[in-house]
Amino acid sequence: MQFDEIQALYDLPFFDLIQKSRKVHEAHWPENEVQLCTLLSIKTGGCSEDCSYCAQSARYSTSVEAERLMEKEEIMERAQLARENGSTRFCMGAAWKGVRDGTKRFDQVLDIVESVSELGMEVCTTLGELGPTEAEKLKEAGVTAYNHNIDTSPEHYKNIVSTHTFEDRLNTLRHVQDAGMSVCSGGILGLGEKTEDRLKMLEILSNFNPQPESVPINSLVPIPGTPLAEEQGVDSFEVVRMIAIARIAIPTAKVRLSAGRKQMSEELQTLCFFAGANSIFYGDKLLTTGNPQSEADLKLLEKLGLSPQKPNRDLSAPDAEESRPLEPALS
Ligand code: SAM
Ligand code: DTB
Ligand code: SF4
Repeated sequence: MQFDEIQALYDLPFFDLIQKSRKVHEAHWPENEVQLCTLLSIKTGGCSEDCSYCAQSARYSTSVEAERLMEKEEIMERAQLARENGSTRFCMGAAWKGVRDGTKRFDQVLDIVESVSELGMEVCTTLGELGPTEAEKLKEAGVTAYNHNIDTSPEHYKNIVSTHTFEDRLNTLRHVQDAGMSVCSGGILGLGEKTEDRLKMLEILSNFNPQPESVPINSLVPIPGTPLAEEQGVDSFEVVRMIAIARIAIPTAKVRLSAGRKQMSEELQTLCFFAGANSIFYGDKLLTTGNPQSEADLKLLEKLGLSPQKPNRDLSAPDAEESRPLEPALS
């Protein structure tokens, strides 16, 4: 979608916008299902990068201590538990700038992925930057989707991170696509950005070819000790608007209502599901911060007549459209 089309959606009266997004949602996702994804931080803290929202950057003094890569046995237990609890996707996150082929830690990750993928869930990893070889090896080991958020607009990204660039993020996403993994990419609301930055972020995501298979929409969880610790929360109606626009602009994506749900009322989450969100992180912890209790989430879905998404039989990445350029246009 072009920026002016996205802006026009944003300018609609609230009810007109969510009515439109609801129609798109019903056409593409008629099952009344919400995907449950379990997140596990397999390597926490001590990260070299300076992302100003992040509890895990070594540059800020937060309550998060640097830990070593978790043992494979423990990760397998958590993955099995996630499957038993109804998750269809298991996402493993690491606080690294990136991974490099030929290193011990990358070999360990490949070994972990191979075992987790045998459990039959969608396997997602988020390990930072990847080159083409790393992407191919992860795909071969069984990763189905790679999470790498663009987070905000290219213009605002410079105010948030200085140790890598927006272009670096796009390069990794290109390697993910070239290797045949699904792209999971979205962003964070509440980084001090303008509405224009949020809309540009959605414009860029919608112009990926193929479009992302999933789009996490995070609301900033302010972390004491980070530069964004005192940032004001995002207006609830703006969160719903962004979900609705994401649903319209990227109709086949799972739009994941991600970080920040613990701070949201059940009514706000319900409005987000109505507007087009169809995936959540499930389990009482995100990476380092809290998430609603699983029982509360299941109860809410039941109250709404929504059910947990059934396992996905087709784990292949979406195909590119031939008529569209492969590169997202950066204005
Ligand atoms: N190191 C890898 C990377 O940066 O891609 C993977 C882990 S990183 C923590 C994954 C994503 O979590 C970030 O891109 C960001 O969108 C989100 N995130 C991190 N801290 C957050 C916070 N305090 N509030 C909301 N979202 C956050
Ligand atoms: C994403 O977009 N959100 C998740 C996942 N991808 C890796 C991470 C949210 C992190 C929230 C802050 C924390 O727990 O440290
Ligand atoms: Fe490191 Fe990722 Fe946190 Fe940035 S967001 S500091 S790269 S863990």
